[in-house]
Amino acid sequence: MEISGEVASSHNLNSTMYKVPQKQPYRTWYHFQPPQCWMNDPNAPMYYKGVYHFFYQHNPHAATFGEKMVWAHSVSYDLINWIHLDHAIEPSEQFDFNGCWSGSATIIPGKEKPVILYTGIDDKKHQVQNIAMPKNPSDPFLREWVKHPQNPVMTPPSGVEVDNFRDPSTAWQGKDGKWRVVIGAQNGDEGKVVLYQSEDFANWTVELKPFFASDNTGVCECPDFFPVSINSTNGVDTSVQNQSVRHVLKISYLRLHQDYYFLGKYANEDGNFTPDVKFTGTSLDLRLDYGKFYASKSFFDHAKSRRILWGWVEECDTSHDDIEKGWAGLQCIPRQVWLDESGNRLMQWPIEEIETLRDKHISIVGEKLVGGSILEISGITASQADVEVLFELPELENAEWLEESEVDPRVLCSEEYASRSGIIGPFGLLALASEDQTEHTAIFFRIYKTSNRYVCFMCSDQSRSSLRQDLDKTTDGTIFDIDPNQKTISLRSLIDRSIIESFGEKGRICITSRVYPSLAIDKDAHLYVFNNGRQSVVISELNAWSMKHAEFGQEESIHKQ
Ligand code: DQQ
Repeated sequence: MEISGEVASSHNLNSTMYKVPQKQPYRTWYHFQPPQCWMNDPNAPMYYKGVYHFFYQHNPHAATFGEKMVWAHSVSYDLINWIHLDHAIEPSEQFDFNGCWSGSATIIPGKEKPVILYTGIDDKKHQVQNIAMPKNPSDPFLREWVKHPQNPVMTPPSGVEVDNFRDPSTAWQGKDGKWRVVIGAQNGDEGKVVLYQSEDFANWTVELKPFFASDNTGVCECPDFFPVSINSTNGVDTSVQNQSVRHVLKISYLRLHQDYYFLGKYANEDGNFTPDVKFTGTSLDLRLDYGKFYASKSFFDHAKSRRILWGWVEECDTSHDDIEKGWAGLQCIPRQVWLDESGNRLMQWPIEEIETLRDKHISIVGEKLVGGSILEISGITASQADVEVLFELPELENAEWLEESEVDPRVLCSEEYASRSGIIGPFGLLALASEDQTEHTAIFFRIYKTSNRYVCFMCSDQSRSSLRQDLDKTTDGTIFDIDPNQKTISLRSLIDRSIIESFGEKGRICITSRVYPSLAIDKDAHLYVFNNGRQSVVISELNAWSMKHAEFGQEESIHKQ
């Protein structure tokens, strides 16, 4: 198989291949992207009759956000290889004349029928909520969607701006049989999530008290509300409410373009969600991903009893570049999400199906990295790779001191640049690196002690990711506690030509970066592991694989075979 982006792979999805346009070093091999043009939010992911469905916000006319967004639709048997279908929902009526914006699917139990709730931008440019249903629910591909005669089923309530009322979540059913759904909103500077209830899914009434509110944040977009098991990594259906679950409310703050989540208690009887903590606007707030990741949405995959999260990964190049490339926007590799043992944080890990794309493998075991050393991981395609490394840590008591109150992790990540020497770290990976390393993205850890504990910085620094100047190379990073007895720390990175998704400490911290190297392309891309701390670290085990192309096919070709 060719490594160049000029050649598409062969595949067996019963469909012809999509030919990657010429000279596209940044088009990905295994991350989801549309054949062309603009994509943003993931919409209504679901599993139905043996098929995974993925809808997304799409401008079919250009590689920029559009006036009249549509719902594009793709289907898959494994969440990795995809068939692109015709658009599912397009603007057509007074209630969605100016665009069909984000929304979610709910599978109605008993009827086993999916229903989509989506935001329509109506003829007056007000935001309203609409229902779409499959024309033929026995078609596992759910090719055609019809709009409900009662649309719009929700219009902006009082205390909500008419142009900031959007993104219905998946609905859940209370013990009283009523359906509930949350919608993102804004009133002045206050961000809100409003709750609606319905007995029949068509007639909805708003609760006067907001489900969630945050001062001085601006609009809450794409709320996602779901339960997580306390004692299991398995997911549960969105309607589950009992002693064995906690609840998560995820908010996408437009002003920050970042996804935050709040764990808390949900009691259906009074309709209230009580988050453990408030939004502070500081680095204490929990984010799903500390890099480029927005408007995420989860669903319960009952085929494998897991909750899966999708997130939009936007571009960091210019609009002009996007127009030239002919496309913009990626989706993350779907991630399984669950509650960690402390009950205070979510864990995320790429779905197991991604491992079917692993190809050539190399492994390093028990190799000591003394301070200032760098080791090439050769023998795989460094431009498309999956690499997992477990580092053995030196004694933590030697760690540097950190005055925590004075630190903004993102600033520190950029200042504590990977090539500067520390004590325990920086150590990690240099991905999409040129041979002379003038270009590289450093994903690294550095460990400190504070007055009462040890902490670790995890950073993804793309400041040297490209010789090109016209890119957003903002460094991303965060700080997290580590156990004083901790002996190892793990890092996994999924590298795919212009994206690096990194998972620290088995999925406790995620950082996604977009990078556009000018040298480290195809066969000229290299992968290194490094240690710039004065203390040695040992590669307890490193496994790296070349990654094959995922298969992306067009719907019409299915009929030809
Ligand atoms: N994108 C959609 C909105 C949503 C925003 C429009 C989030 O529904 O609030 O494409 O990226």
